[in-house]
Amino acid sequence: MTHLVELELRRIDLPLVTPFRTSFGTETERDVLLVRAGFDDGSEGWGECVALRDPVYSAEFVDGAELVIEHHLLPRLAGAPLAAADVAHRLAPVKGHPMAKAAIEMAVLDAELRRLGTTLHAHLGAERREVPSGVSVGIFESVDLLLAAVQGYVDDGYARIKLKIEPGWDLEPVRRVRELVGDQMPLQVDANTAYTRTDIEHLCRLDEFGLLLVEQPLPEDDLLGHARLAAASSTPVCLDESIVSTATAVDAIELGAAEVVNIKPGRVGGYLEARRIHDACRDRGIPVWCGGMLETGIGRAANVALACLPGFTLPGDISASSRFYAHDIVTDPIRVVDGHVAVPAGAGLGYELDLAALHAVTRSSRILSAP
Ligand code: OSB
Ligand code: MG
Repeated sequence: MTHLVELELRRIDLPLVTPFRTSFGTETERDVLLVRAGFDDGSEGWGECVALRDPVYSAEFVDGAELVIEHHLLPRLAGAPLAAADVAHRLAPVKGHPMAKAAIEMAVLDAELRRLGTTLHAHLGAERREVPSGVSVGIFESVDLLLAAVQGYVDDGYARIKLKIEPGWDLEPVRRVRELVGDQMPLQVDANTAYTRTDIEHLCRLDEFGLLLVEQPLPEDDLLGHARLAAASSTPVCLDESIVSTATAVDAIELGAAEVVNIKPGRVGGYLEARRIHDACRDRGIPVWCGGMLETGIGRAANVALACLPGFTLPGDISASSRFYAHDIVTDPIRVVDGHVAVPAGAGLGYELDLAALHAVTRSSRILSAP
């Protein structure tokens, strides 16, 4: 078995093609931490940390992730041989920081699968080779601008539209978009925790729009509030921020707080835990879909492989790379064809890096030896 010899921590800046506004803020440029794991047999793999620049989606943020990897996670990986299946266990004594941990596990898994000449898709046991593609649409200055953006995504062939909402930007934009796209288009909303329990009656007014689901309307720790909303509303309640592990997913389902689950590998500590959440939801008849964190081609490729598992019965936030970026850092960026994205065929997570493109967006790179 192979030992980890080094971790490269590389920071890149990828400008977004258009600002992305949610209830927690506006992203104009993606500040991404990439992690490269190098092993003593010369094999290597890359992972992507999905933490945002600021701690506004969850407590993690990219500078903090870099620090915790260097000072708290890397020291726990040295010494013994390292397999991807051991990473979560070795890092478990460190509380929290799932996105930092996931980035490391992803890099180790990529190296391991490339060494074996196999794909993440095969490793996870997925069968489908393509999945329907949904697009997440931000908050706009006006409903007219929103409608123009949505029409563009409909023209691009997306199979599902998700609208970001917040208090003051909900019933009217949703009504107008529903009128624009017609009753048949799958449509859902995401509030990123912007409401409170006192808004339950108001949120029930979304029922008339025939939405697939309402995602994370209440704060992440308010499972009871979500259960109350789920009981009051005909729109299925989906949790994103609240679901940080298989245990929280199972509890939220048991409480009636999650009728649908958004699975984001970074939020739950990695693709292996994401797989277990998929299995637990499937056993309980709860549909899941793959969320997104504005990933580069590295994370996007891995997300497609994950979403090919059979329990992912709803379209994910796995849009074309070009929905967010003009120049991705992989040679064959994910594209949407007839509303679907295809799983990349390559070994490991599936992508190949475009080294010139990566170089062009690199702000800093540090190579840390495994102690
Ligand atoms: O809540 O799903 C979310 C992006 C950043 C942080 C949180 C979320 C999102 C998105 C975009 O909705 C999903 C994507 O990558 O397409
Ligand atoms: Mg969300």
